[in-house]
Amino acid sequence: MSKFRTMAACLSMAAGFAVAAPIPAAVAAPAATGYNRCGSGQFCLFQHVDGQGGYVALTGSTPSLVGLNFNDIASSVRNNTGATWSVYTDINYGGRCLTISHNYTGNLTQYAGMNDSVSSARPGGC
Ligand SMILES: [Ca+2]
Repeated sequence: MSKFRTMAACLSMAAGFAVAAPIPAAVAAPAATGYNRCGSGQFCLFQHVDGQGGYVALTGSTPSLVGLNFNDIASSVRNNTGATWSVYTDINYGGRCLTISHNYTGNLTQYAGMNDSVSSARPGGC
């Protein structure tokens, strides 16, 4: 049980760190994989399908994923915010848009033109 608490604390810290500098989060907690890294109130983009690989945890409008080193690489998403979000294939909410319902978890590969293309994201629908 104490080991679990330690892991939970690590995950929590990693998620907090992910907002400022997303990519190293996977390095900081190498045992952690999957969608469950996305904490309550966070909108998360994952590098690979099924919540695998590196990820970023967003909590507000993000006009460009370039600075987060996460441009054009997201393949799956978890919306753990309780609100509708939208993702865009260009920075500044341009290009193709996809509405992500609250509490949605899934792969972007099933949506034409969205895999490895997301460059910005924000709360609200398209
Ligand atoms: Ca793009």
